[in-house]
Amino acid sequence: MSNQENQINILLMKYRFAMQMLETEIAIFMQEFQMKHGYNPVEHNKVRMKSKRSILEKLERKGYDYTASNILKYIDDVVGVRIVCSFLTDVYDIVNIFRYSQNLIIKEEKDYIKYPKETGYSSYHLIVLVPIDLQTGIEYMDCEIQIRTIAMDFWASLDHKIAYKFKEMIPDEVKKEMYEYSMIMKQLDKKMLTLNETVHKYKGQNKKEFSI
Ligand code: 0O2
Repeated sequence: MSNQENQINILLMKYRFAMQMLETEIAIFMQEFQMKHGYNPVEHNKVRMKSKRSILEKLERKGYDYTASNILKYIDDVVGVRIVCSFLTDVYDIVNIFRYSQNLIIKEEKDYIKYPKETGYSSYHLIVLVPIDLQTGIEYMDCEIQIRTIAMDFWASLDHKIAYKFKEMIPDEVKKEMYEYSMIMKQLDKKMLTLNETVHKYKGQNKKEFSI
């Protein structure tokens, strides 16, 4: 095994440690939230580590060689977590939970919900520094957290298959149509949120009437 390959393997091991830390941290956050509010905002979440091939392709896309130092410098989503929640407001509640974390440090925030990408992609991204406690001392690994609603996740999953990974070959009309669908998804998210708020108000009123 070459020295470069060895360095990459050591680096990926550190990312695996970070992934385990992050997974535990998120599980604790969510259980605590549920206990405090009696409500779980998370529909589902998924933690994954990028494959070597995918890391290599991303570095190539950015114009860098496949080396451990380039992975550290230019790839911030070797470890990625996707948190899918029900309503728009849940996304920002979850972002706030991360803001108050004592262990994780937020390095970067990208609000693609307020400012969607030109493809129509919407999601809230956090790049967090996750501490790993090694015998040589604490090191901080970059990890990406994507927080989005079910509707955004539906759109992004299909876009990933239809367009995102094949940008060069995608005809303009397909891009345009995907963008239009992202707008429909946005409308739907707003309508669902309003509907949920209406139901909550209604429930509140019923409770009052009942207590009189
Ligand atoms: P994969 O296969 O999903 O992991 P940057 O260096 O920060 O300028 P970067 O790292 O691409 O650029 O960050 P960005 O743009 O915030 O996107 C990171 C991830 O968001 C992507 O990872 C995708 O998962 C998702 N994403 C961004 N844009 C789109 C889009 O238009 N459609 C879909 N479906 N997903 C998107 P990867 O590694 O590119 O892909």
